[in-house]
Amino acid sequence: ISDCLRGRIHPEEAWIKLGGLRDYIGKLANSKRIVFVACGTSWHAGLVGEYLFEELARINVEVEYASEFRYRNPIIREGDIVIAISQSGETADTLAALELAKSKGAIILGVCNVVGSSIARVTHAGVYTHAGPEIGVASTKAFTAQVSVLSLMAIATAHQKGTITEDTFRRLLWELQEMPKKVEMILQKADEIKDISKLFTFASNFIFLGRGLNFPVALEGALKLKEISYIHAEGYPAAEMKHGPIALIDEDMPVVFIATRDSSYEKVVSNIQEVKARKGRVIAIVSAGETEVQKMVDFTIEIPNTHEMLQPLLSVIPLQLLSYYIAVLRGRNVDQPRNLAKSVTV
Ligand code: F1P
Repeated sequence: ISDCLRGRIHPEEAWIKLGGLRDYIGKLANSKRIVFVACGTSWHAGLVGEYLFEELARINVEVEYASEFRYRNPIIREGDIVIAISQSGETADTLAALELAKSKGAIILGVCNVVGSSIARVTHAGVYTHAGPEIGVASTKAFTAQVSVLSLMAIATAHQKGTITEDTFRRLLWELQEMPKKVEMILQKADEIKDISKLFTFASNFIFLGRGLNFPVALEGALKLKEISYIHAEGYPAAEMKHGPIALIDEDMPVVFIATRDSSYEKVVSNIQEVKARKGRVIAIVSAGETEVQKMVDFTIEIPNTHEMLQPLLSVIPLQLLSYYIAVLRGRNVDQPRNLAKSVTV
């Protein structure tokens, strides 16, 4: 759990956690467009940022794969803010995207973990996630830290802009404050998740489905499984299932749903029914106290309730644990997966 979620956060001191970005909240609040550039897990954190900034601060957001940015002759307008997200701060494509955006006149900001890294040095301002060193190659706590920083940034910007009520503002900060405790509650379910993993160790394909803020979490769940267990996995918005992936579903295809009690819950439940009607085996991440989904699926993993906008901070954790246990059971080296580099610098 990152430092930015540790301890009590009072509204008055919350922005201290935003380090060098504190002076840029006004610029963020006045911006017409925010563009996130990142790769891999950090790109998924950027997608969460898109939902947060659009919903809370009503600012138009784009999320670009840094590796494609320069091949599109990207349009950067005056006042655009380009934000790089990177655990290592050294990813070559993210650095190149930032430099291109800077040359076109954008304000460039960074959310990096490694202090003094190349990306941190080229940005106008930034915040360090202070997640500590990632021992393994695949990002896990870096994702949690990035999403927590992006949540604080979006809440601060929305508060400054007046797009959220004082009540919502205080509720969101209070929920952030509660987060370490809730994360611990999920970690205590490790044995339960391990037992489920045992039944899926030898699956050859997985699908992860979620809606809203849980869609990027579905992508991240699939990426973690690919990275450390070498199982082919796809993440999709749950509603996209009908546009192709549904053809893959049978009794050999585990489907992981993120079905927490939020505004898209009913729709997700109907997607689960569609999968069960095709004999798919379903693991569902559900909110504490859930009984409806439990009756429909093969396995449920309960996570504590929180504000819908902060759900990814919790819903990603059981997926990381699921990947971890499946990889270990398959005898993979989870810290040093084959072919992966900690920083992709070329
Ligand atoms: C991006 C990234 C990681 C991934 C792997 C390769 O790195 O794609 O998300 O787990 O380590 O690099 P970064 O820019 O966040 O350091």
